[in-house]
Amino acid sequence: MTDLPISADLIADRNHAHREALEDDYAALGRKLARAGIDIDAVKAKVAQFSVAVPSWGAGRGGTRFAKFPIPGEPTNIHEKLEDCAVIQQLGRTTPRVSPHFPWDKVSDYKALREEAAALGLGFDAVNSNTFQDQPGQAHTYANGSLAAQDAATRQQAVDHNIECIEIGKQLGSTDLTVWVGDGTNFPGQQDLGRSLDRYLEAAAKIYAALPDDWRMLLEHKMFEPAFYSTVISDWGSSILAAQELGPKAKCLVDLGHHAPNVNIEQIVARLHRFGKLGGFHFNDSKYGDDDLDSGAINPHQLFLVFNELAEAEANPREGFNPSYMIDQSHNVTDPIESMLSSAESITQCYAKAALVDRAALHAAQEANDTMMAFQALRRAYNTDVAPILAMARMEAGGAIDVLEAYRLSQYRSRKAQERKPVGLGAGIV
Ligand code: RM4
Ligand code: MN
Ligand code: MN
Repeated sequence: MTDLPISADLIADRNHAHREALEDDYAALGRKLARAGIDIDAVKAKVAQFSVAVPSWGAGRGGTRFAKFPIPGEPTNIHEKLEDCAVIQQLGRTTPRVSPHFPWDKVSDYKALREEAAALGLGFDAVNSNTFQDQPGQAHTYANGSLAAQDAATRQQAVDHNIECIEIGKQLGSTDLTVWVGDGTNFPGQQDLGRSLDRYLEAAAKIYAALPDDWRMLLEHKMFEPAFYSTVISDWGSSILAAQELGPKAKCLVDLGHHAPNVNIEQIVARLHRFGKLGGFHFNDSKYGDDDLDSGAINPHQLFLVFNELAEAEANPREGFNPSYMIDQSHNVTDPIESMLSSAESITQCYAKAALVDRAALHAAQEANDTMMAFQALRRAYNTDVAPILAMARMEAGGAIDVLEAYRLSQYRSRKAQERKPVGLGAGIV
């Protein structure tokens, strides 16, 4: 039994109004692609099976350390967040799973939560642990670190929390644990850079030992914030070394905002895959650092190049290719539902464009050292407007051709503003 939040009649009415124009655009694009030997329906079929998870913590308005500006009707608990994620999936059809964060999404009955999600057409993706904040009543503070803390009892508390997340995840149907820690330093000399990594590895091994056979532990690196001089898992190098030390179920997770400025992220993707350690992504965009802006809003070309490497990896799976895709954004000035609808579309567009790359032409040009034609193979795909393919796949799956129009017409947010309690002021996400 599903109980979806947006009226199916509204979606059908609007799709009826847009259908003829879409069929026109789809046919024109189909003819253009056919001239290049590409079957548009085959690309549409690929797009239809593509999915990316949405973060439960992205459903509410985010903020900065300066302020947060809530909007009426935003969710304040996991039940309301699930309902909002169901809107995104119902209209967009590419986000069937939610990635929960604990303890933010803690409930007393996870079996019931899983059923609640299923009734909304949703499942669960990776569970995320949180040892970067103290919680009320917590025995040991994370002020000096968690998995890498000097204090053994603090490290054990962080390990226990991660193991609890695995237990919760089992009940929710997850098979990945994402571990990002805020551990690091703000001053040179504050901690021994070598010994803090040793402590991290020893604690992470205890979590690893608790992973079920079919689970993965996704290590997420981040160069700075909240620590501004050093972080314990600062870059993809530290991440892959830790993953190699832990074992085959440990993989690296690439958050697009967690690198040094101007780093070649697509090359990192290729490297991690080369060594069988590419575990997943947190998609977002950034101008300066971990800005958590909407995917594709700042640098859509980089996003395309990342997907181009993913397409290469898929064609050449080496030690398996099964990265988990998630959005990880902070929606500070938009309605989070609108941002995630738009972001999921940007991500899927880059996936579709990467699928259009003429790989034979690209590889031949690479072999012949024909730089310009190699570049043009990518350029042709990047310059193709794939919007009709996505819209057609969405419509056929029951979603809306124009997702933002349908969302606004539904007046979902203003309806929720009548029902939901207002969010308190204050900074930060949850
Ligand atoms: C971090 C990192 C983690 C996310 C938290 C909320 O910067 O991206 O993935 O769980 O933010
Ligand atoms: Mn992240
Ligand atoms: Mn981040």
